[in-house]
Amino acid sequence: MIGLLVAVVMGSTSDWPVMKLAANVLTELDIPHKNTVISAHRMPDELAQFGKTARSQGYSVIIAGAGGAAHLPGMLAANTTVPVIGVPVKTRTLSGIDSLLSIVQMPAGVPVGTTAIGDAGATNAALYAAEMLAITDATVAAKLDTYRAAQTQKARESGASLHE
Ligand code: RP5
Repeated sequence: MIGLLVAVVMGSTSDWPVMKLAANVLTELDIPHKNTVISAHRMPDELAQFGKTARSQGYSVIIAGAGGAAHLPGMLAANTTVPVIGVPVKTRTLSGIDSLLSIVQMPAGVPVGTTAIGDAGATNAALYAAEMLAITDATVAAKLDTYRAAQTQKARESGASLHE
């Protein structure tokens, strides 16, 4: 275990089926993380408090997933300089285009690193967080190398099966 902590924050428990993919990757890489539900529009005071205390609570990166008018990542970023990675959660009405555009289009001055919509985005958010931690943590860097090698091996094996 390492001493760097990642927050996995989501706007609703309905986001968990997607956001658990981020948590799963962090678990696989042995990166300590805490999963939290904070609704930007239903829990604005908790949102501000979480952002303002994120660094003192020991968080190095925040992964924030939300759907629809997805204020959560931007408003967390407004309250902290801990890097925020936003995950647009797919919606029934607009398929997550609404989530994507409301997360990615941050005006200059308050950055949110934004991923792809949905499952791939949640997975990549965790990998990107790990890459940030790996800048100063050789253990995480080694685990990322192992993860990539396993992925490559799996892709090679899947291709090889076509020749059988
Ligand atoms: C957002 O509204 C959440 O991130 C979720 O994606 C969406 C719907 O939330 P629920 O109505 O399912 O709680 O705040």
